[in-house]
Amino acid sequence: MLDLTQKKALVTGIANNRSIAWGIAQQLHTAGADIGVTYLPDAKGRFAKKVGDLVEPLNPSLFLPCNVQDEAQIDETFAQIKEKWGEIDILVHCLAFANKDDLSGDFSNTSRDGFSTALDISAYSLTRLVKAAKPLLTDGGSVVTLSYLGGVKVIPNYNVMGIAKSALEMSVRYLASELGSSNIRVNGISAGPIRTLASSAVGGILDMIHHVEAVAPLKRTVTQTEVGNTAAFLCSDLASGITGQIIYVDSGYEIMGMSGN
Ligand code: 0WE
Repeated sequence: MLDLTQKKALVTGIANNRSIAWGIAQQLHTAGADIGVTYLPDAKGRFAKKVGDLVEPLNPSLFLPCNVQDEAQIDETFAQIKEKWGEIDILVHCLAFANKDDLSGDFSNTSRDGFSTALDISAYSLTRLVKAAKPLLTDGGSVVTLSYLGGVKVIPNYNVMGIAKSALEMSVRYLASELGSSNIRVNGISAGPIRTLASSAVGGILDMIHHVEAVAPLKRTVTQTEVGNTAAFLCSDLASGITGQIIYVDSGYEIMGMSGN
């Protein structure tokens, strides 16, 4: 049985009710986990209010601002976790950002700053959060991050995010190798395209979704709940033998060689 009771889970990357992180948080909660949530703070506190109202039904034990580009906020987040929980079992990383102008046009036009920003927020943040969480993952644990096929194959306009996801997926393997002896498992979920705040800001996402509906073995896209269920599985003892893997939750799209039938 999928049982996460007695487990303390920190979920990052919830922006609104379409976030994949929200689907994951709900499924971890349904499986009985104690939930902590971090959000990206903004000047007017709108995000805090919006995400706070959204997650209220999960009764989160922790609700903390954490901009992963700010070392002090990361330290404060894990200081709060240590105070409230003492330890942690599950870390869910659902963070990515690239400048909008780096998600279209020629990849070779990517600026040094744009490259650095995308890799910092979308890839390095996993390693940085794991470093902060490591002293609190005293009873082993499970780390899950989100990736996308664009980190392995060329997807039009994904551009610098593809390089970031590639770095993220390799980070999963190095972290899994390092932390295996502490019984900490590290895995990724490569989700198919879903309409979210991030993807809706991208031109042509609807065409990509229709392409998946035509080509993928299951002839449909996946839902946040399906990604959430896979995350819950990976975080549970049912997945005790799985680490360093990227699991595709994409209606089978990744196996197809030709867009035929
Ligand atoms: O990883 C992602 C989203 C990544 C993303 C999206 C944005 C849009 C708004 C990162 N940063 C930003 N910055 C913004 O200003 N996905 C897998 C969804 C996605 O994004 C794409 C896709 C797909 C699919 C971008 C181009 C092409 C396809």
